Amino acid sequence: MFAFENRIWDRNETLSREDLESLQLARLRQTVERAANVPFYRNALARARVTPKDIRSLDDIRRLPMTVKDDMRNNYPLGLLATPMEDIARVHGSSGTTGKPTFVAYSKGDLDTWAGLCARFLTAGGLLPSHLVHICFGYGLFTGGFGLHYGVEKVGAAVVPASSGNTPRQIMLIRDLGAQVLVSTPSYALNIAEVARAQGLGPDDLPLKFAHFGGEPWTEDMRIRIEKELGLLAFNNYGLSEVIGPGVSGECAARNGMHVQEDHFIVECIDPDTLEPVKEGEGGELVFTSLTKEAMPVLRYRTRDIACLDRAPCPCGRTGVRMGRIVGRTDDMLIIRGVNVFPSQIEEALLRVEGAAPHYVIEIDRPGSLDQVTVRVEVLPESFSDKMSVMQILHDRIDREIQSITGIRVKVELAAPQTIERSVGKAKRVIDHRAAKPV
Ligand code: DLL
Repeated sequence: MFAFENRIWDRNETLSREDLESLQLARLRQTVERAANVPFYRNALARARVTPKDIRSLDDIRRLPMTVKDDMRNNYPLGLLATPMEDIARVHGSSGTTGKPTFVAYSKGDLDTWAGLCARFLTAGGLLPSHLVHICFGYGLFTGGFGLHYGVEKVGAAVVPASSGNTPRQIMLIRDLGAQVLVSTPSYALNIAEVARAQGLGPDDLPLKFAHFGGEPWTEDMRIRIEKELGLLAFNNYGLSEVIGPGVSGECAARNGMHVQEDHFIVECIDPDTLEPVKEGEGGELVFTSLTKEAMPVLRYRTRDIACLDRAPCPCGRTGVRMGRIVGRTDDMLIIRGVNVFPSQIEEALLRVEGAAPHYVIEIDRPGSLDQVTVRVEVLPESFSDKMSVMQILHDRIDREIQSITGIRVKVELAAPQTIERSVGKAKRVIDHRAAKPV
């Protein structure tokens, strides 16, 4: 039935619904108790008039307060810790709506849990201890690099921590070292394929057999194309820093949705307006509650990601509910080459540069396989000049400021005063051409 042996990492992945739910309930109570150590959650629980003792069934989760990204921001940098600072083993972060990231902290136990979660989906997607895994996620505050790294090591496979950038060198490493497995964003894999093709290399010239992609949305068409061009089987995995990082869910050999690791996270799928659960099988916003996190437990975190849940049994034997691909977001967060960027960050950068007017348009395209962002911004009349050198200085300042706030390079285009269309009502500042393209 499967293209390779269906191996299960951990027996908790196949618990019966009854056993799973009783484990979830016990862990949910502990989580609420733990969260009550954090002033923010203690106050939120008090406002909702819920105590850990009120959690008698899994349905009682709906009595718990929800958490949003702004709560993380308001408790910057580490105000949501449920453990003393000396128990923290690592800190990661993700972009916030302003220049500052939101931080997430891990205890030693959390790091071990996290590696186990990644080991599960990697195993589900064919990883064997004998494999060599080429990881081209950034190693840094982003959870992708270190998260996958320790998951691979947990399985007992070997890692090439290549990190991102310099695609020709990545291809050389993959070929010379003979990596069977690729870990990256799907768009970066397309870029690897494109550069390989330009070098005259086809799928048979690359040793890759499996790939694990995540960190950004992608489509079934894109899977087909990457698989064909790189000659491998590609698997989807999902996660977000606030919840733990990669490892929240991942595909098995059936590749028909990502199994949520429900013994560690409770998932809800809600209507973002009414906050009520959507009907079975309908798309809604995913909300996660952590069940085992020590340093930074999270109650009902609203991800803003839209997907649907499928509770039908899976032939692989895993019992975790499957989530479909992320089909959209309820906020304006953009994912550019795997990096989360909010339009408000770009605005903040522009406002910091004297001479730039607050009139701008952000255009996103994918001319080849990588996202390209163009920020067209008006110059204030008093700063506008027909001297190239003067305009170049302004251009470079904007360029640097955007890079320093968002972490990504964009193409900056200066526009003459009064040339960018003024909005009537809501400004349409972002034009994303990627969505309109089939791949
Ligand atoms: O992107 C964690 C991750 C790293 C997951 C590597 C998988 C692999 P953040 O930077 O906090 O964390 O971004 C989280 O990325 O809310 C989704 O919008 C998006 N995202 C992550 N994985 C997928 C996926 C990491 N497989 C945000 N499909 C999430 C679609 C994804 N979107």
